[in-house]
Amino acid sequence: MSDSLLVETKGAVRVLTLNRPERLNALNAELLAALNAAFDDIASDDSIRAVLLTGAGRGFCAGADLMQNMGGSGKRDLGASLDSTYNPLVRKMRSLRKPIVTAFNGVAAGAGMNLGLAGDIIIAARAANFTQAFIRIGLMPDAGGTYFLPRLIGEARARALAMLGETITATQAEAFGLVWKLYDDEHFATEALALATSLAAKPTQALAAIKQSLNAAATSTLDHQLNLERDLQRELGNTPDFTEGVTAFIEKRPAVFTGRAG
Ligand code: LHQ
Repeated sequence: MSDSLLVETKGAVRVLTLNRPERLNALNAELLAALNAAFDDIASDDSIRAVLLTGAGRGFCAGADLMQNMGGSGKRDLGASLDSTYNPLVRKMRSLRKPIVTAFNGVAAGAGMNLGLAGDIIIAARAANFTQAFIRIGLMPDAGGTYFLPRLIGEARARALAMLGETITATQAEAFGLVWKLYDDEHFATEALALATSLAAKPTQALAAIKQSLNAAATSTLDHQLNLERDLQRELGNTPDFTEGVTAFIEKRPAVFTGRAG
């Protein structure tokens, strides 16, 4: 267990809080390892049905820790660092069969912003702001930024954000379609947990299928999607939650979903 990542369980929600507030939760090796381990654990724990990812203090995450082995003019291999830590993390988040709420509580920069975009439902506090800071230090977006940004906000905005490195406010991010909703700062933590809690009570297998099919759609054809929808819906038709959903509808009562596969 690492102090740089707070891991809490609230009902069926695993809350992950990036916790290096004095560095705006910049990602060092310890924090990246803790995040990778936390997502492995969530994937294998059936009692967890949703994830809430947020940051402690006034920042969400300022990206890679630039104080950690980045200075000097010696030879370095940033690709190796992406291969061993950032990229596995993005893949784990996207393939996790449970929904992830990213709660951008404050400033999000570089790979910190892009890791957040790997979540499923992205919300922000009005205090949040966003920057693809990479270009300011001679780098390009990584941690999935070149994939997520054009899909979320379109080519024109993605190219401008990546190339100019300008900061956008939470209000602009909402207008761009980068985030689902904004909340007032004082209610943000409560609203974020409420959203994750509501997801944790939904039919988890259906959420996993939605996630899988929307992930696939980003690089797919209509024919492929129609076939995938058929296959996944066939599986969902045999889950206890489908039986419960239809029974509850007929009995005119709220459904109680377990999230079980069979
Ligand atoms: C930080 C950081 C930080 C350490 C603020 N590190 N301390 C790169 C390389 C390797 C492989 C993988 O991929 C990557 C991907 C990347 O993420 S590259 C992009 C890295 N991030 C940045 O370039 C952003 C750097 N930070 C900033 O530009 C500003 O801090 C932002 C715009 C995020 C926030 O500005 P302010 O609100 O004015 O806060 P601040 O600058 O005063 O920061 C507060 C403290 O946090 C400060 O420390 P201090 O001791 O002076 O109070 C900063 O040094 C520290 N901090 N970001 N990335």
